[in-house]
Amino acid sequence: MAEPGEQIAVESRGAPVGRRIVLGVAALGAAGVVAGRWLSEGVSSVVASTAPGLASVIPAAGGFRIYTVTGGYPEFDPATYRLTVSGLVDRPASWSLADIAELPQTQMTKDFQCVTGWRVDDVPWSGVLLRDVLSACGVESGAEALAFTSFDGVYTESLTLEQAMRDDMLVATTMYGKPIEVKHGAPVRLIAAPMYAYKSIKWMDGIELTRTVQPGYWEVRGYDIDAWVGESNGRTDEPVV
Ligand SMILES: Nc1nc2c(c(=O)[nH]1)N[C@H]1C(S)=C(S)[C@@H](COP(=O)(O)O)O[C@H]1N2
Ligand SMILES: [Mo]
Repeated sequence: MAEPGEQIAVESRGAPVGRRIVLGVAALGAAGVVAGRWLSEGVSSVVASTAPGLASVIPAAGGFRIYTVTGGYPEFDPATYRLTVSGLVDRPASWSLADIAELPQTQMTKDFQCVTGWRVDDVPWSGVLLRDVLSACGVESGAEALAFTSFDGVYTESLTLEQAMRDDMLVATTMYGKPIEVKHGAPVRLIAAPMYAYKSIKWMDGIELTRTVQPGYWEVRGYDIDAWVGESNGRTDEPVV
């Protein structure tokens, strides 16, 4: 079984990803200082991550490992990015980054733990609580789960509605007080703080309210759907604080 620490080697789609991202930067041109910083970092890291013979996971500052099952980082334009909320909701949404900034903002500092064993203590995140997203859209009766998509086109995740209503489930837009970097899932990623980090989908662009749980990318590959730190996947880590 593939490990959530081996995605690049196992799941890489090869060279076209890097080329597509480079072209994306050129096409965006003067899209702005912020976009430029996000995208240029993506390019250098993608080149490194697809070099032959390199370790499958890229160590990053602060103890993080950078994972991407596609072998690259997906491009986005902050001017056209949208987060959609669909399915069993009263008010479907398609929010720009400015719209997301208008929603109630929450900060939390939580340990970040991968199921392969690495952990980064005390990471400060901010964004919108998943339950505030849900109250903004109105959950219809019959909805029991959330299905998340990424604009990398491949990665997916899931939570039950009950899990999503916790106060430590965040639609994150900042990390360490700055916009989330491309490699960490810009512009919006999920932080499912009490669960192993494979639940925390990067480059998130969709939340669908569903009747039943749709197992996510790693879950159809054998990992636990309910990924509580220390109580799943046969691991005994301390719960996150
Ligand atoms: N879209 C997407 N999200 C993802 C992943 C991925 O490969 N693609 N990997 C997951 C795993 S296994 C982990 S441990 C964390 C790693 O987050 P980081 O790359 O910011 O360190 O992202 C999670 N979210
Ligand atoms: Mo992971």
